[in-house]
Amino acid sequence: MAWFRAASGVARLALRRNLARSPYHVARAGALPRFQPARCFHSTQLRRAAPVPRPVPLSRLTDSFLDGTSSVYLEELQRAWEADPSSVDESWDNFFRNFVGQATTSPGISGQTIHESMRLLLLVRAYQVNGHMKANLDPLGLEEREISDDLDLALYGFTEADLDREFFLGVWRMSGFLSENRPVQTLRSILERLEQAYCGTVGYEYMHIPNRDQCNWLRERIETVKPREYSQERRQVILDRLAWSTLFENFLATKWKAAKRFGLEGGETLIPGMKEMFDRAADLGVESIVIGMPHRGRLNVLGNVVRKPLRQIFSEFSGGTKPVEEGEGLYTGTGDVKYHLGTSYDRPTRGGKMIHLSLVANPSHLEAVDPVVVGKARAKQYYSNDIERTRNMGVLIHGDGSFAGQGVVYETLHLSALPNYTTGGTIHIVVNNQVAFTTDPKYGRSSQYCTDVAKALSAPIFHVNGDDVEAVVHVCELAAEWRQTFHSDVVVDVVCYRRFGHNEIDEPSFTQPKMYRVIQDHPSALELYENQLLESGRVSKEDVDRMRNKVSTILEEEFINSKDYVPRKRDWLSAYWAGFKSPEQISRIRNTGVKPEILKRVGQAITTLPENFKPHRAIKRIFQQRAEMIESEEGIDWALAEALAFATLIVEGNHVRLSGQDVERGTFSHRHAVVHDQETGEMYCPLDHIIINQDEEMFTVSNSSLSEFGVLGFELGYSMENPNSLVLWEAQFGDFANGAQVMFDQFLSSGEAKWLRQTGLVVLLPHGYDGQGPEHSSGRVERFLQMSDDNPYIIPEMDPTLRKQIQECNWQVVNVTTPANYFHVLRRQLHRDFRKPLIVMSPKNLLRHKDCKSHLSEFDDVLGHPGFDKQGTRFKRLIKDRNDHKEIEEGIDRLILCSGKVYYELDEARKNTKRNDVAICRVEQLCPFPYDLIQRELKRYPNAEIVWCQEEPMNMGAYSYVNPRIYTAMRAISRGNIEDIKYVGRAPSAATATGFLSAHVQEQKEILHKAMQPEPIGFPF
Ligand SMILES: Cc1ncc(C[n+]2csc(CCOP(=O)(O)OP(=O)(O)O)c2C)c(N)n1
Ligand SMILES: [Mg+2]
Repeated sequence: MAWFRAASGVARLALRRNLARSPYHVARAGALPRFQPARCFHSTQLRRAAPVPRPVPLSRLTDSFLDGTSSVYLEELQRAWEADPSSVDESWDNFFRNFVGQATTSPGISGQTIHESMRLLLLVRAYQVNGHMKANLDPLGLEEREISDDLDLALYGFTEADLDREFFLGVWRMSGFLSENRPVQTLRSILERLEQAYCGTVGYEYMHIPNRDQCNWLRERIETVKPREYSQERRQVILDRLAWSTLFENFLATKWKAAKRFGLEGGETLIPGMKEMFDRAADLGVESIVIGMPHRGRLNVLGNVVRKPLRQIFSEFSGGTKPVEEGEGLYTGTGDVKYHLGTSYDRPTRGGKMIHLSLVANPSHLEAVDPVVVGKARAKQYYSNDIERTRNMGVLIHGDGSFAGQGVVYETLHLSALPNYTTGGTIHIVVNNQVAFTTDPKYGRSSQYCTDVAKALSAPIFHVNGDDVEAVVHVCELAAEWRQTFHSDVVVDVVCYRRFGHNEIDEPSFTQPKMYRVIQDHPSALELYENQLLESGRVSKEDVDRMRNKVSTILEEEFINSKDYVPRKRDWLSAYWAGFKSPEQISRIRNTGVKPEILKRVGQAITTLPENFKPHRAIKRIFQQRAEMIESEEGIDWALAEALAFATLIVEGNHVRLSGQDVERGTFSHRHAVVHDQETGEMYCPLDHIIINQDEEMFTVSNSSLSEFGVLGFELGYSMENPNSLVLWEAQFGDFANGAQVMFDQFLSSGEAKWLRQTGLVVLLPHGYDGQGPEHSSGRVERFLQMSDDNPYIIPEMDPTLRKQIQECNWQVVNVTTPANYFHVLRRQLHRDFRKPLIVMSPKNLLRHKDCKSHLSEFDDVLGHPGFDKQGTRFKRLIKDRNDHKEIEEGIDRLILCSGKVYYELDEARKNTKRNDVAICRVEQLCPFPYDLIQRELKRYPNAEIVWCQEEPMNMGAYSYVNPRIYTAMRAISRGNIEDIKYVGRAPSAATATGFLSAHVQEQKEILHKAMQPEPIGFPF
């Protein structure tokens, strides 16, 4: 009804303008009839007895659409128009001119009333809104859909008898059907055109889009005068592409009868659709496409769209050979099943351009790759300076079940228009085979269409019958045009079927007997298209046979070649990654200290606000304090250390991006990376002003949507594009990271092993027991440690010149306790020739802890300064006891090993209890385990009882991880056995922490008390 609201709004305005002077208006205003439900337009009475319309005087016109109010308005409006046509809005002028003028001159429309005209417009509107419900979308014809009453002529009071009457259709500032210069048409021709536009093999859903220009743009393309017609040449290309798609699957089916490949049979038109979409996108300026897709049809897309060499696909399909590279490198990781692998290629387009396609590797977890693809696309835009976002785009292929069912779809869609996450539109293609494994749509979703989730975004949705390849191609092209025009998401829903079972060895008739009886006799889309072209004489039988033979011959040749195929090149090293080392190539350990003058210079930049800027008083003070810290070089806190790390990396030419919920200010109000002017609301980000003419995006800090799965996935994808970037995702509290668990399990911890892709993504997880209850205390460090793949019983090479410990491990897990060490661990991420994910248990109360401060000299690279050890200034994997102990300290009775903020409490307790015979060492890097440094400390305290102290419950925290590793370190230097490692910490617990502050305080006290007790600590059983 938006049009009516708009129209009546216009009318009302015009009336007000016109009738303000009229005494008549005043007299009538009080008598306006009220809405009468009994006369509702949708009443059964109206539908049953559709009267032959007769002219009704305007003054008697009152129905629910033209309720009394409206008819009176119209009446007044007409009167006003008759007196002075320029006094009403142009659209009404147009309307009355045609209506009144034609009514008196044309016998065909002599009987038309405004009433009828309005009903007719409603009918047109109904087709625009609901025509898709009558569209012929299901190739199997099994879909039982209720056709909306809105599309029933009778509802509008029309009958057969009216079909050849002529009607006037107004011009309502709309494109498409209503804008044509043919305002008078028979009802029959109006209906025909509506059916043709909206109820063919494409169902358009777009009337939910609130933007008028966008709707008009679509209407222009949907309500075209002539039906779509492809040239002979285009038809040949489409046929060829469909043949490749179909024969590729047939070929795999004959060569590997029992192999799982999740074939595309039944949805083969996806391939010509995608190819034509990409061609059209390339014509419109797209140079690079990042693709994400599930298992179904993946091999087909790899071979026919991305153009991964067929021999390689066939070789991998036969079990594959592990890649080898001349000279060096046998690293292959664990590999993955063939339908998960990613790849990238450049391929020519129909229009003669080149387009870069990369298919992102993905896990089995449906839709999990969505945000990763979008993040990668965004990073590509940054690195190619694609400000308009028209040269790089993401395309996501979905299954109907997963698109409707997986929440990450919604999370990803919701990133699409956010300033720091938008990619200028993702094109979604749903391979809607109307079944999910064994589940019918009826049991798989509550919405009518599997694509309804995209309506939340106001994305247009094109449903298309997957058997009509030309229609599929058409909407795929339209989607590319939409994306390049409006820079927003668009959905193509290819309604098809699944010819076989969920995979090739599955029996579908167990669960979908009716459907599969129909499928059995259903010709393929290729056969249908061939027949269509043959029947219309557009191709000959010989043409078809020649084309099929050509495809089959090439497939056969490639199959033979696949037998000798030896993969040579590691394909992880895409352009930006040249020179980066794989886990078996040693990467030199570098120092991360920074020249003092650079520290001072960037220190000033990040602590200075513009002169006229009016920050909040408290913020002003914070910035003053920060400036003093730089000036005095003392007391540098966590936030400043982080800013120094970012700033120095930027000076070195790196890109830094931090995202997560409320990260700009920081959950704990400590970061203040963006400051707000209290008068103007203007924002200022000091880290945007480190170098002259700094690109605004070079440092990006952005509050994210309230999503973990989607946003972490996005940042992960972003981090994979270019190694010269520090990409960080921060959880609000560490606990919330489990909302993104798939990202940790499937991508971050195992992506390199499975897909040979590196990432240096940093994940900040606020962690620490400070009495905030079960959901705000733990970043669940145990989970990350449990997924770490370093062997607990083997000490790897630890010599600094030969050490590859981190390279060989799947990720790093740290729990850092000083600002300077945080600075170095962040910088270390980029100052090495490989990339590894970094999980940081980041602090909460240490952000303001009086002792959690560093001196500027710990950040610099000056010989003799405190951070400078034998090799220079680096991240400290272990911080030894703060008391300057000698190389051997026989008088120390207890060596407490701990990690994280409990250190400060232990240190305080030691002071209070005057236990100078206790040494406390901080394991800053838990994984990979610092065996060398642990052994150094074990040797330093030969008589000490060895204690692991943590504040987490025994079944959580680092205990399970460190225990066997401390033992391995001890065993190697003949220092006791596993029972000699004592435990101080909370008892095992289901919940991470108590919800009672008093209980927390008591528990914390007990931990400290036990850690300092004079008598030996018993083993925990
Ligand atoms: C997150 C997730 N849950 C469950 C599965 C198991 N699974 C694999 S395919 C599939 C059905 C997918 O249906 P649909 O999205 O319609 O794709 P189709 O296989 O029909 O192409 C399921 C449930 C999975 N891979 N990922
Ligand atoms: Mg499906």
